[in-house]
Amino acid sequence: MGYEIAGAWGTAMATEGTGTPIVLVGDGSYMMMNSDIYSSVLSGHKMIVIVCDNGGFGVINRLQTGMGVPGFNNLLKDSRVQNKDDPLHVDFAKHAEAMGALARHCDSLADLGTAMEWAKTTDRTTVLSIATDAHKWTPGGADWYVGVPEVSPRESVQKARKGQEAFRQKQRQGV
Ligand SMILES: Cc1ncc(C[n+]2csc(CCOP(=O)(O)OP(=O)(O)O)c2C)c(N)n1
Ligand SMILES: [Mg+2]
Repeated sequence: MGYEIAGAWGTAMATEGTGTPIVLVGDGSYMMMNSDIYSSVLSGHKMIVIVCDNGGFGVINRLQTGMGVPGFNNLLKDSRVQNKDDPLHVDFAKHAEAMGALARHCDSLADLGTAMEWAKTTDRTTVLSIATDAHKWTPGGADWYVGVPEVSPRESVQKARKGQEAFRQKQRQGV
């Protein structure tokens, strides 16, 4: 997390003249480290950045709630200054433009496709943002090895613990 944009800037330097790195980054990761958008504009190393804005740390929210506890502070809508109707979303297109990049917010997947065609023709780093769903994902079938309490008064936690123990029976150690 936080390496995507910096990593792509390095890739753009290493592959200069042979291609344009495409970065797929979450809104949380973008917030962690985005300043190399500016570096890439200054150095003339173009990249295309797609920001998937699902309103917070979607994967961590899922991980937390999957362990039988309520989500805590992962999604913007659950932040301390609560405004569920209008969470404090960052305007990523404007943010990127402020660093000299070209940018567009996309309203749909079709719009993203059109914007990608445009992004390929631009003369500098171009950032596209799109809203995504924090509660939908493609299961990978792997266990993120976090601990679930063995003892808890919460039934949901006890259930999550049992589920994890069962899942770990399938672990192929040393493979
Ligand atoms: C440096 C660092 N800090 C924290 C984490 C833990 N972590 C993994 S994914 C994640 C949230 C990612 O949020 P976002 O980029 O918005 O992606 P989403 O899960 O919403 O798709 C966090 C905090 C990490 N992997 N690396
Ligand atoms: Mg996110």
